[in-house]
Amino acid sequence: MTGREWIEAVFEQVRARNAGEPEFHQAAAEVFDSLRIVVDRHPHYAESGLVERLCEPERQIIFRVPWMDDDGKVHVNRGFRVQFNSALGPYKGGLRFHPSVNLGIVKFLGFEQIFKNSLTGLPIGGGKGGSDFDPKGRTDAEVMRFCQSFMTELHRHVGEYTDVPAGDIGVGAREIGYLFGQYKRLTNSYESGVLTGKGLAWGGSQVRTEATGYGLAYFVDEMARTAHDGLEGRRVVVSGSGNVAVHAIEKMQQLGALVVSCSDSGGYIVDDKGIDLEIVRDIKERRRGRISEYVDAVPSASYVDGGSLWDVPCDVALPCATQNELDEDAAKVLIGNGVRIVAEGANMPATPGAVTAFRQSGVAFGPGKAANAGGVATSALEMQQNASRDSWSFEYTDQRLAKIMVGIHERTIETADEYGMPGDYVHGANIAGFVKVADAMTALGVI
Ligand code: NDP
Ligand code: 2IT
Repeated sequence: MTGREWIEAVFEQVRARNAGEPEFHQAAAEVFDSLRIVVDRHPHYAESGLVERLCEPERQIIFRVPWMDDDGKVHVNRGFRVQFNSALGPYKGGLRFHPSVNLGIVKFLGFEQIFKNSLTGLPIGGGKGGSDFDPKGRTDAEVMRFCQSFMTELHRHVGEYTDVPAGDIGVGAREIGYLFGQYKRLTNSYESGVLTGKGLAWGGSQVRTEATGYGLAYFVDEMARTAHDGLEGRRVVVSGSGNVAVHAIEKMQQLGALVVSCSDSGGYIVDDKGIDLEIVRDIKERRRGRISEYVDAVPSASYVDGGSLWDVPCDVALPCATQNELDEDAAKVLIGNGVRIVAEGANMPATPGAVTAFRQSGVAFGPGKAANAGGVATSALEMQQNASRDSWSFEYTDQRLAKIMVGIHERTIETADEYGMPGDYVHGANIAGFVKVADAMTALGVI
């Protein structure tokens, strides 16, 4: 059997076994497309059911999360934790609170996380979790009661050597605080290393809040350098206005780029003079408001309700909101407008059609596994600090993050070269991430 025939047979099994999980199929298909090349060159990776094992989570936990709102009404949400792979270290990955969360979404995120975490070079396995709870419009007290109920079940399954959750969409410092408070109370132990993204006063790491967005910008800087390009004065469009987007905008501005557009699920703003980040932060972080409010503070900017921010001409596009937010049509508009670099701050924001369009037209495309790995990498640095009861300075931690991103970029490019696909970040990231996990799984036996 050729690598292609073998991988098609395995993929068919994965699809049949995980019916009704299109995002998981999509994430697996993208990795499998790279694995056929690996298996052609190194057939032993097709042995011992290695890839079949990789596609089956080690453990999946689904649980009821009952909670009471401020009016005394009881709500029931569903909680998930998918512990995908622990060959390289404890399961590590975020928790997402968003009404769209279901098992297939959590599995796609957990699957991606295995390879991303491997690429960081740090000792972390892959997992992901979350709930279909919608924090939007809920009071702090309601969010607290939800988090307490969520952790009342989750605490049995996590631990600093077992599984270490963090934030993702809808889960930031506030939620991590309530989750940690409840874990501490239930276990009667101050086990800092059980969660990352904690506040600085209680075991958190400097730079973790900024890390995904900053790391993305460091990665884009390396991509530009590799393409003999620079970021100074380049027009940049960033989707979303949450944790990743805000810090990507901040670092891209520090690197001299002109960020002209960002969005939320309602629509997008365009400010050709360059986005005033303080105004965005005031709206989104301090008031939990809508991005449309930006034009109240900057009347020369415009707001487009709905629509596609990928219509805004730019040199660099950074999707930082959610999966499948940038489709093939949007990719063609970006290409037509002369985009040079696209890098994923979000997980799987570009559809397969969009990725193909970018690769075929020579746009440098940085996949999320590589480009957004700075968040989880800094989580691993938080774990290191917790384990040694230490805390590092902002400057030192930021330097470590920058170095890790340069290392991921280098490994990705080198692997793409080694497999005869120079400049292909997708194959480079998938293969480099896979080989390390696969070798560890082989060494550990059939488990
Ligand atoms: P936040 O909750 O802080 O922000 C999410 C942003 O994306 C908001 O602006 C939100 O708009 C928008 N958004 C969310 N869902 C949708 C949707 N269905 N359609 C349109 N817009 C949407 O999340 P993060 O910034 O933490 O996460 C953003 C992405 O980055 C996710 O894909 C996440 O998996 C990924 N990521 C996050 C990391 C982290 O460390 N936080 C690390 C690596 C990747 P609105 O407020 O209107 O919902
Ligand atoms: O997608 C991701 O890498 C994250 N949400 C961060 C995970 C983490 O454990 O810091």
